[in-house]
Amino acid sequence: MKVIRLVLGQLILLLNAIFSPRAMKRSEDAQQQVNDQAKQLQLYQFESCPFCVKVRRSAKRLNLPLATVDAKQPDNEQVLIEQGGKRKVPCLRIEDKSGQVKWMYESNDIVAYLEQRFA
Ligand SMILES: N[C@@H](CCC(=O)N[C@@H](CS)C(=O)NCC(=O)O)C(=O)O
Repeated sequence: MKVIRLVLGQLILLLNAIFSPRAMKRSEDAQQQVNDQAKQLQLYQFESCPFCVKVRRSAKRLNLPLATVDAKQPDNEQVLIEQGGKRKVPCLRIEDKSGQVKWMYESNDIVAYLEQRFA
């Protein structure tokens, strides 16, 4: 089972690399604003998790430099569980201008949020 999961994970990464989405283009100013806003976002993820790949593809399409955090690293995993509420990925950590932090689970919700904010 572990081997099958490993092979499938690698296959997903390969297909993702081959069929990489095209990044949208913006004016320099608009892209700079997106880059600045992206600094308040972090995607807690596993590299080959299909749901995480889906979110990363959405970020790529939106030309959003989304920082990723490896939730398999014990320190990161602990932060995710303690602050996010559960060990599940993908999870988007969203910090607003006042420093308030929100943790968003579910790939569909995260993609919808990114689309609504950056498309
Ligand atoms: N419905 C969720 C499914 C997410 C999911 O099942 N993630 C798996 C990894 S692919 C997970 O975090 N499992 C918990 C674990 O491995 O501890 C979504 O679309 O985000």
